[in-house]
Amino acid sequence: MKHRMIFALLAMATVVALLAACAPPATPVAPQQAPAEKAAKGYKIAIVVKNLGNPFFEAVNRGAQEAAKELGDEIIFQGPATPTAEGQIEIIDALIAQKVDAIAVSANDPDALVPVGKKAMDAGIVMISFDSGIAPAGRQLHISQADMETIGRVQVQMIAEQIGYEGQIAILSAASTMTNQNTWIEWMKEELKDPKYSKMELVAIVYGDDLREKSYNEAQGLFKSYPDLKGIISPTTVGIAATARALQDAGLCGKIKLTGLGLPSEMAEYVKNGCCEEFALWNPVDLGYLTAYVAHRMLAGEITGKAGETFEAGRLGEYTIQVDGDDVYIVLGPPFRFNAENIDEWAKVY
Ligand code: RAM
Repeated sequence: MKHRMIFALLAMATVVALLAACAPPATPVAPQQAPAEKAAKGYKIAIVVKNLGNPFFEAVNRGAQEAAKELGDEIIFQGPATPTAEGQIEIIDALIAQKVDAIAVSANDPDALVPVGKKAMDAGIVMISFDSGIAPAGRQLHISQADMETIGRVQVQMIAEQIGYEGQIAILSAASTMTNQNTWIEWMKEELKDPKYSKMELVAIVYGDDLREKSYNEAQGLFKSYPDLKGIISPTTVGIAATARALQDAGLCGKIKLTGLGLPSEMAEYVKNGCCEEFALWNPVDLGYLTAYVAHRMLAGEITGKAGETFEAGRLGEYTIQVDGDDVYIVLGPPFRFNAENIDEWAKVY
């Protein structure tokens, strides 16, 4: 009886073994980790900025690190020494080779980064841009700091208020290839078409490339070339601070008005000494925080880039994905104006 049982069991085992041998081979173990396994370990999210040494992007990094801590991810913060597309391409290529999970870029050029963006996406990496966009073909989604039209228009409104809607103005931008500044400048030109600005004239657009010394020299060049200049708009945190210093060194504070986009921490002294009455910005710490959250949510498959998808971004609350043609984007929030009334409070924050 006992033996029969053993035989029966052995026979069954043989049948099972034979069946297994005939069955198609099991799916080979994927060389890459399964998403759940990766999530448990935390994702590697690379933030590639326009260039290193810009306090604006250091604030972005602070926010990204804060989010990564909450989510259990790792932030790899990188950028070229000078703000060029070539420098960013080299970095992104290396990040693809390192097999990071996501790359978020503030682009020095919207089109030059498309091929490397495609390469990253082909390698299964989540590819997004923030602050300064890569063209839609080279990324899955863009995180905008605020509505681009509002940012452009508000800078013209601020300079007009300061110069009494009359006189020559100039723009001191970052690099001539940068997506965000170029878009804002287009909206400034649109705003200037309003008849209320008919006595104002945009006489020059110059580029300081988001480098302190070059921006300072370009500001000095404007003072020399346009002796009747009444105002300067600088839509870059590096440019506005360098222009304020150039105005101060030339004894021109108040004579030539200055506005644009600045960091309260860098601009506080110039607001107090009258070199810059008012400027605008959004919160760059929040921009970095939101960027890291978006990368994480995409990696976890919680958002895919469809219009109307919503997701939770920690302390910032809920956001909705917007789609305009092939452009998929998210907007952080409205820009704020900074002046003598609130500068001290914000200078401590960013
Ligand atoms: C500089 C950079 C950045 C821009 C800000 C306003 O720090 O050009 O991309 O968003 O200025």
